[in-house]
Order: sequence, then structure tokens, then C-alpha cells
Amino acid sequence: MPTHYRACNLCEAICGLAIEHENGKISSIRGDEQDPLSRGHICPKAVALQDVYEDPDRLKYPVRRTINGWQRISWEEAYDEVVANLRKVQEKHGPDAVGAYFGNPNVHNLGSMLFSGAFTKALGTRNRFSATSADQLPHHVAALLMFGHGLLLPVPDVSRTHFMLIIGANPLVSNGSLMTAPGFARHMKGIQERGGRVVVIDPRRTETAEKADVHYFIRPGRDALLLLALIHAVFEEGLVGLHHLEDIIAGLDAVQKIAAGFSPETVAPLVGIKAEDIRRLAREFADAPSAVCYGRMGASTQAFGGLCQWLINVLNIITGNLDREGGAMFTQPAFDHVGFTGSRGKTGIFGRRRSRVSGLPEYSGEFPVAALAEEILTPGEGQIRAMVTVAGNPVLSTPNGQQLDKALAGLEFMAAIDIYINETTRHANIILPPTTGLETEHYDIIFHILAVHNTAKYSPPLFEKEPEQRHDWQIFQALTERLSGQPGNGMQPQSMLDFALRAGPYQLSLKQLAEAPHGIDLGPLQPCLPERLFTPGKKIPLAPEIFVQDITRLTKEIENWKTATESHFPLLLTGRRQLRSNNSWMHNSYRLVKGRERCTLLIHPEDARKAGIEDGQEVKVASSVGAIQIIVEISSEMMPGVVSIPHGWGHRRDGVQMGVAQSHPGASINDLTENSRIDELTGNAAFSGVPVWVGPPGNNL
Ligand SMILES: Nc1nc2c(c(=O)[nH]1)N[C@H]1C(S)=C(S)[C@@H](COP(=O)(O)OP(=O)(O)OC[C@H]3O[C@@H](n4cnc5c(=O)[nH]c(N)nc54)[C@H](O)[C@@H]3O)O[C@H]1N2
Ligand SMILES: Nc1nc2c(c(=O)[nH]1)N[C@H]1C(S)=C(S)[C@@H](COP(=O)(O)OP(=O)(O)OC[C@H]3O[C@@H](n4cnc5c(=O)[nH]c(N)nc54)[C@H](O)[C@@H]3O)O[C@H]1N2
Ligand code: SF4
Ligand SMILES: [Mo]
Repeated sequence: MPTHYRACNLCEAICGLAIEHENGKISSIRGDEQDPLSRGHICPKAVALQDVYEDPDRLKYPVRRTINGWQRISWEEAYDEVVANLRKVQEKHGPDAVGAYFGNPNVHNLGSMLFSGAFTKALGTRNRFSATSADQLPHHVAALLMFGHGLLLPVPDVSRTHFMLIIGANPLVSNGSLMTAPGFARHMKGIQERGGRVVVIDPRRTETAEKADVHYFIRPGRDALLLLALIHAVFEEGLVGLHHLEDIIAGLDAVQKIAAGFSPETVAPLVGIKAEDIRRLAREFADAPSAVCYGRMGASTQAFGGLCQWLINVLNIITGNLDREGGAMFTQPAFDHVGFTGSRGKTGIFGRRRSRVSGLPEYSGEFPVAALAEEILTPGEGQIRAMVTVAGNPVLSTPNGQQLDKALAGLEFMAAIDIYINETTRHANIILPPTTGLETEHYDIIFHILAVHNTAKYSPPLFEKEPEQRHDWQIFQALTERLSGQPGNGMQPQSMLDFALRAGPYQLSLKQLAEAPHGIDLGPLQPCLPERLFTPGKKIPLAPEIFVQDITRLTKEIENWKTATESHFPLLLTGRRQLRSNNSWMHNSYRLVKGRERCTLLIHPEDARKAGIEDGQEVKVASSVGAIQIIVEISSEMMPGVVSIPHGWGHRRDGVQMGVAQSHPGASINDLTENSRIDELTGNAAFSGVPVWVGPPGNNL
């Protein structure tokens, strides 16, 4: 039986897959043992590639919403109608009256990465939003200000480190994020086998924490304090060692001065970790032959996400662990997007403009998505009156999704480039569905930049698309041509990829990659500083002004924490990822959703007792913006006072056409999260620590 080798594009891990197939039918999907990055790892989501391919609910042709339901139309008609309507709105109300949201799968799609830029330019609106600001924006801002490029993100060198401090991430389930580490369990075991340690800081005893050497609970949103205390201890105990970074670090004194105010003893009662444990952690981290601190969603999607990501870099730097084997290192990918853009001065821009209603900062042409609904709902010049969503489901994925749901319903026009009629796209007037997964070719431009080992891999499509189908890039191209009134330059993803590979650091070609179906091993991460920096004079500013200033906001918040009184919403809500779920869109695969209910509220036994609720019962959860009903799972894996709900659920809504998902609907955590809860510094959504009330369904607050 023929075997097709490809990289999975469902999440950041880009696992190598070996797919056996015959006559257009798949018989098995396994991990590819010969893939130099994933070495055979695979997760349950990969088999859902087949389910998405065969899904009868998936759209393959453009549809228009009419009073009699969805009607199939031709591609030409669809393109013309979309462009005519967007232009009509822009002519009447100005270019910014059209808004655009780009969702997560865009970055997992070669064609979209190469063609969406021209499309947004042709759209000509400043009202652009994406999943970035519900996710990793603080990482980009810290990288931009410290290393000179928003995408020059340090990656944990997990295959060589001796100490890994994980803050607010669950890589055993997520397989790493901004750390492409397929088969993270293997890496974690490796650390422990070479005598190293893994320490996890998380308000939930996660799957990763369970396997780690040490786990500490932390009060959500207070990680910046812990990091300041760790840095304080490193200074106080004389453990600072810049090593090879000595000549390129500026601002060490400023950092020492800031951290001086945050001793482990002052911080301990606020974060819930003992001072002696904080001191020991600092000592072990600094004394290890190599160490890396890594923080992800939990340390990013919170009110002090910017401070956290800055301080994580600081901790790695002052212990000499940045750009060092076993520490936090930079990759050298074959398609060197960072090098290309950086050498042309396109490194990222932060805070040049502010959003119209709430004045949230722009990052590289995008406003924070927490501001999207208010930009649609608030009248005035620049109000959004039409939307385009691309590979995104912001009704389920962004804070206060219900408000956005209402806002989208009131638009003059909406178009969606998407494969499903879901909670978001049901509001579209026209849906343009692209090919996906197994029908597309793939080279991962983004996640090779973030991988724990340098590799390169090209995947041809497994199945030919039907003649009537279009790829994402073809849709972008057709819309761009109509919007700009100019014909395209005829370039296709393959020729662009080949060009970039040849111009890249290894001077590879697409032909070479095509001849190596398992991928090419380009070796372990290498030290590359100061050459790789894009900062003035190739120095690393350790204390950029905006972070230093944000400490004042933290200090004020500490006073609030100290004086807080009994609240109507006594519990703090956090999120979690699950092995059989992928953000908001893969619940239409029966194989993934079958079995016990997954969209549950996790709560500590003591909190459940106080709330008067029992395991397995349906309960009510309420926040300042809304309420949901959800099955409860009582577990001491939760920190007392903190509850957890996975995101991406809540499919039982009028008009959704995803049969399996609607029969396993769950409830949306983002019907509870507040759009006003953001990291005020970066504008990132602060999902962690939303105050909520939990009780029996009949009860009110
Ligand atoms: N409360 C809370 N909210 C969160 C998070 C959290 O942890 N907690 N996580 C946040 C994070 S990290 C992220 S990344 C976002 C993700 O949120 P979104 O950006 O909304 O992305 P998805 O939920 O993955 O939705 C993907 C959409 O793309 C469509 N799609 C799938 N494949 C393709 C394709 O090949 N082409 C096109 N054009 N469309 C496709 C799907 O049908 C679906 O509509 O959610 C964020 N929201
Ligand atoms: N199976 C699966 N894998 C995925 C995805 C998926 O949906 N399913 N999504 C992919 C995407 S888009 C992303 S961005 C990544 C995310 O990858 P991760 O960040 O590794 O995944 P999360 O489960 O969101 O982990 C966040 C952790 O932070 C904790 N946390 C919450 N608040 C706080 C806090 O204030 N402080 C601390 N210290 N911890 C806190 C939560 O309890 C949780 O354990 O996963 C990717 N991989
Ligand atoms: S971990 Fe991610 S990339 Fe790997 S098989 Fe699962 S979904 Fe695909
Ligand atoms: Mo994400």
C-alpha cells in the first residue's frame, strides 16, 4: 500500500506522519519514525485529518446566505460580490469601516502565509485583528524590545538542558507552543535521565506537572511577582553570571534596582509559594550546568503577560542561559523569515497607533482582538461595519464572545474564508471555503522558526483537490486582484518557497526537500549572538522603558490584592488544553469527541463543598459578563480557589452546521471572559484569573 509522508499542520508540533492510502482512501495514519524532528511522535488529533477530509459538513464550494438558507454560488460570483460589498462599505464610510480577523490556522498554512499579506494590503484597513492578541503577543513585544525583532523568540534547548522551569504551559498535552517540541515526553525524560530537573508553576497539577520533579501551585496572574523574586534572589545571592553575554547586555543595574523591591519573603504570601522554595528554585536554576525558564499561555494571557515574558528573558540572561547550549536559544531555519524581514528593517512595530475606542496599542498592523466587538458596536468615524474572517472562530475564541456574536449579527456585510458553517461564519453573507489539510502542500514557515531542533520539511498534497475547489492562496489572490484592480504576478507558493530556500542560510532548494520526504536534519540549535540581533549596536537592553514603567501598575495591583474583600465572584477561572481537542474547530470529528464529556469545570473538593455542588452535576458558572451551564469534575489537581474550563466549546447555537460538534456542544469559556480584562501594556487578552461564581443551576448569585 502506498505511504505518503507529510508534516501535520494541525498544531505547532509539525509531527511527521506516515499515511497509508489506496484509491483515495486512507487506511492508517501513523507517526513517521524517520522524521528528524518528531521521531515517530503523533497525537490523537492527527487521525482527525482523515475525518476533516471526509467530513460531509465541510464546505467545498462558495455559499451565500439567503432567507431560504445557504445557496451554492460560483467562485466568480462569490469573489465579485464580496469585493463589491466591501468596497461599497469603504466608499461610504472610509477604508477602516472594513475589519479583518485572522485566526490560528493561517499560520499553519503555507499558501496563507505567502499570500495573505498582499490581501490585507489591498483591503487597505487599519482595523486588523488576529489570534496573536489572544495568545502570544507579550512574547513578540518582549522579543522586539530586547532582541530587535518580534519573531526572534528564544526557544528552550530541551534536548540538552539540565533544568527546565515551566510557567503556565502544559507541553505534555499541547506538545509545546512557541517551542515546537513534538514528543515532549521524550525530552522531559531525557532531562531527568541526565540528572536534570523539571519544575512546573501552574494553578492546576497538569499532566506535565504530574511527570515533573516539582510542582508549585500559583495564584493566577501573579507570576511576574514570582519572577521578580527569583531575579531578586539571583542578585542577592551573587549568582549573576552573564558569561558570553557580558559585552552585549545593557541595563543590568536597572533590573537589579527593580528586583530589589521584591524579596521572596514579600512575594511569598501573595503568590502562595514559600520564600525558602523561591530561594531554592533560584539557586538550583542558577547553579545548574544549563537551565531554561519557559512560560507560555498561563504566563502570557494574563494581566501582566508583558512583564512575565520580559522577566523570563531577564532570568535566562542574568544566569548566562540565553544563547547557550541547554538554555534559551535561537533557531536557524532554512526559510529564514526572521533574517529576510529583519535585514529589510521589517522587525515589528509596537504602539505606534492606538485603537479608536479603548486606545489599545497596535502591534505590527494589528489591534488587540479584545477591542474587536467595541470597534463594531461603537458609532463614530472609523466604526467597523463589515468584516472578513479568515480561518478564525472569534465568537468562541476571543474574550466576551457573546458580545462579538451580537456585534457580527449587526454588520452590514460579512465574508468568511472558512471550511465550516460555525458559530462565527454563520453570520457571514458569503463563505469562501478553501481546501485544507491533506489537499494542500505544506512547508511550515513559522514553526520551523520555533523548533527545538533545526529541520526542514516539505509535504506535497496527498489528494488532488477537486477541480471546483480552491486553495486559501488562490482565494487570497483572486480577492487581491479584484480589490487592487491589478493582475497578480503569477507567482505560486512553490516558486516562492523555492526562492526563499535558495536564498536561505543552507541554500536548499524545493527539489532537495521534495527528494527527502521525511525531512532534512539541519542540526541542533547553535549560539548566534550578537550577530543575530537586530537591536542598535547589537546590544540587548535588559530593562526597556515600557516594562520598567509597567512595574508601577503591578505595584498598584498588589495593593488591591492585599486589600481585596469578599467578592460576589469568589473563584478565579483559568483555561486548559486537551489532547483530543484543537482550539474551536475540530469537534466535528466523532473519533475525537466521543466518550466522556470533556468540556468540564474542574474545581477543588473544598470549593465544590462550599458551592454546594456534586461531581458530575451540571452547574452554573457566572462572571460579570455572562453565565454558562457546564458539567463539574471535582479534583484536587486544582488549586483551591481556582477553577478551569477548556476553550473552544459551545457549539449549540442556531445556524451552526456541524452535526457531530452540535451533539457534543460543551459550553464556551469565552461567554464568561471579559473583554475589558487585558494586559494593559501589550493589549493581550487576560483570560487567566477571571472572577467567577459557581453554584447549582437553579441558584442565582
Ligand atoms: N479562553 C480562552 N480563549 C482562547 C484561548 C485560551 O487558552 N483560553 N486560546 C487562544 C489561542 S492560543 C488561540 S490560537 C485562539 C484560536 O482561535 P481562532 O483563531 O478562532 O482559531 P480556531 O479556533 O483554531 O478556529 C479555526 C477556524 O479556521 C477554520 N479552518 C480550519 N482549517 C482551515 C484552513 O485550512 N483554511 C481556512 N481558511 N480555515 C480553516 C475552522 O473551521 C475554524 O473556523 O483561541 C484563543 N482563545
Ligand atoms: N491538544 C492540543 N494541543 C494544542 C492546542 C489544542 O487546542 N489542543 N492548541 C495549540 C495552541 S493554539 C496553543 S497557543 C498551545 C498552548 O500551549 P500551552 O500553553 O502549553 O497550553 P495550555 O493548556 O493553554 O497551558 C496553559 C497552562 O497555564 C495554566 N495557567 C492558567 N493561568 C495561569 C497563571 O496565571 N499562571 C500560571 N503559572 N499558569 C497559569 C493553565 O492551568 C494551563 O495548565 O497549544 C497548542 N497545542
Ligand atoms: S501533536 Fe500536533 S502536529 Fe503532532 S500529530 Fe498532534 S496535532 Fe499533529
Ligand atoms: Mo494559540
